[in-house]
This record gives sequence, structure tokens and C-alpha cells, in this order.
Amino acid sequence: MFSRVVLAVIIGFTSISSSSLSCAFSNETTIDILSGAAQYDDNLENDFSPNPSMVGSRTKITWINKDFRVPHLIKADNDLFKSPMLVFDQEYSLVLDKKGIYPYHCEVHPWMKGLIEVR
Ligand SMILES: [Cu+2]
Repeated sequence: MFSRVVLAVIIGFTSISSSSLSCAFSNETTIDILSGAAQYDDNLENDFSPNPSMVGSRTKITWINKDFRVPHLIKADNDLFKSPMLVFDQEYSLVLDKKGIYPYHCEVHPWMKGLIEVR
């Protein structure tokens, strides 16, 4: 059995993180880290699904690693958020309050790129 780990994001004290991250949410959505995502190609739909993700503000966003063989680590391009290393079936969640575009990538496989738009 694989245990599911849901990690809450600790609210930081910088102006960026305190205004953009929150623990309160009203909706939920999931982003699958796809099997085979670590293979290099230009099709970003092979990395994360959905990609891009369009969500409303205060949506709880959860990445789930569906890649059986490969651990991944989700990181915002601007360092706003960063997951721990996620092995198969592990999850990482956060809430983005502030409207905007949030590009992210996998720190282990930097060609894996995703985008969240908070509307
Ligand atoms: Cu990866």
C-alpha cells in the first residue's frame, strides 16, 4: 500500500507568499503528474494533466504523482511554492489566492513545465 501524503503549505511571511498562498479554500482541483512525464519532449500535455489548469481563486490545487517509476518535485518558477519529493501516489496541495499566471516545473526534470491560471 502506498500512503497518501497531503502536505499543507506553510504560510510564509514574505509579502509574496502571504498575499498569494492561503489555507482557506472553496473549491478543489487535481493535477496529475503523468506516467512517463520525465521523458523529454516538447508536448507539455504529456507532463501534467490538465495543463494548463484554469482555476478560480481560493481553489485547493493538488498534484498527484501518477508516474509509477519516477519521483517528481513540483516547484514554482518564481519559488513561490515547492513540494517535497513526491513518489508514486503521493500528493502535494496548496491554495493560490491571488489572480495571475503561475508557471511551475519539476525540479528533477526541468523540461517538465506546467501552468496554472488563477482567475
Ligand atoms: Cu520530474
